[in-house]
Amino acid sequence: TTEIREMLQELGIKEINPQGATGQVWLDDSEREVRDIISPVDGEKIASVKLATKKDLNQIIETSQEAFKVWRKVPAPQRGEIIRQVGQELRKHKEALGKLVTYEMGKIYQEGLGEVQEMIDICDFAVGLSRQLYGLTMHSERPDHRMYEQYHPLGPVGVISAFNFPVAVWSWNTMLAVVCGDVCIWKPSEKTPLTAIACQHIVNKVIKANDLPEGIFNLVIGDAEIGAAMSADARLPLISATGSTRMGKKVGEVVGARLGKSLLELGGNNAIIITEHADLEMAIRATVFGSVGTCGQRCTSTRRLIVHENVYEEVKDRLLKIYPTLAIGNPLSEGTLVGPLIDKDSVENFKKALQQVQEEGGRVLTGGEVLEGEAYASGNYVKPAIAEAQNHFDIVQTETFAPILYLIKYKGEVEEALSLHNDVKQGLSSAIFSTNMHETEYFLSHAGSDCGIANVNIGTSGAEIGGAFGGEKETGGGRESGSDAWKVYMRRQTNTMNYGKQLPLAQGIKFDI
Ligand code: UN1
Repeated sequence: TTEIREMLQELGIKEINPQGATGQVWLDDSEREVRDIISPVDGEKIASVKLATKKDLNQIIETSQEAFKVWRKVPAPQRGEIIRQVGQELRKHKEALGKLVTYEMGKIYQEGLGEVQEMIDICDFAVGLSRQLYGLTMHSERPDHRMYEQYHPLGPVGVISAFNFPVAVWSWNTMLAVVCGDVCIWKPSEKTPLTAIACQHIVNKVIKANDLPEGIFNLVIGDAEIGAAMSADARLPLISATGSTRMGKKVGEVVGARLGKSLLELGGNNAIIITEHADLEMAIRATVFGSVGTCGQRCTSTRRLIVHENVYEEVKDRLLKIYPTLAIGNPLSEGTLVGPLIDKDSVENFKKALQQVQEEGGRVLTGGEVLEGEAYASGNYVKPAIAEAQNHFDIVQTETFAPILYLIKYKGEVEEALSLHNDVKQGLSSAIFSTNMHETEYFLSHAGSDCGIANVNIGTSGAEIGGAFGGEKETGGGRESGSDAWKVYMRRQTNTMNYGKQLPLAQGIKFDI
């Protein structure tokens, strides 16, 4: 705990009870609902936070609107310079922030560091982007005319993020949006507000050093009610939401009803296909990282393993040798590979899913126990499970945010594997392990994987920030992070300029008056 306290201090967190911030100014009021934050690592209370009210949210939005008027006028490369400084601050605090991510969320320290690295990387990406917010020019059909498009900032953007990537997903959205000239209001998961408070301190330092106004980076700590209020608020032209499909459908509906824009990054039901031409060594490593990494709590976690009958028994045997040897325990300790689940509800969902797969006719081959004893005092530690199942089982069709891998056998050609693969409602990430070109190219073709991410000889999780991240179908269709995902944070304007002395109409229309 001394170490945790030191870390909180390093991150600027002295008093931990604000319900949000409009930049430097921390909202505080004693009459707020207080929520205790319990670490999944040891079950200890780390802190209490207060939950924001709708009045607080209103104040934050008003401040952000004022900040937007200033910020949108700052030239984009100068906005990039601010993000460069944020990236530098993140580098300085990488270890402390990584540890806090681990302690608050439960992912192993290596992954906590990895998450902060994603933030640093997206800052670098955003700095470069700040000089590349390109629009196209096009030739007009009319003489002495010129056409082009420009991208303008949108306004205050609402960012709703989930517990499993408590800081990286914020940074993918916010660093891009801020470079695009928007201001951001961040509602982190109420399960992981401390890492958010730490990030707010980090950006505040940069904002202060550069004499910038309140309201560019804002934080609001609240529950689903605040998320709903953000979705309904027409002053927020874009809501970017990451989380469950259930949450995303609500956000999408409410934002859609006011014809706002939403960027949804929701549940996945990601599969790896292992064909008879796979390098099994690679396939097994990728499968284990994908299914037990982050204790199965990535939206990109591997949930289904679709294996050709000729290699099915071998794959199964290899996995069954590895699973019982996995180091499960304190995620801050070196050597641990699997940390705890986020909370008791997750443990319940894990148990229920394993119960259900058996009721539907599946078979649990390994794992499924909840660990007991002093080392597992939080009660959130489970043994990752493998179950033989059929793709059409209701439970296999459902995203359970826990380390359960469903083994599914296929016969025949890769087409068979793909039809099982695509036969789920979600469409986030996918992978094939094969050294056969016909199979891998089929997988990547229009008839292949229907997911937003499709990998060859790489697992389903651990995408790089440089690509656009997101998926199709019930995953929500949004794209965040790299490539041209920035465009959603801006409004596109088509400009046509007439430098001639006539007024010709488009489409050759004659309209003589
Ligand atoms: C998420 O789980 O919401 O591709 C994001 C990955 C990470 C991001 C996951 N880079 O696994």
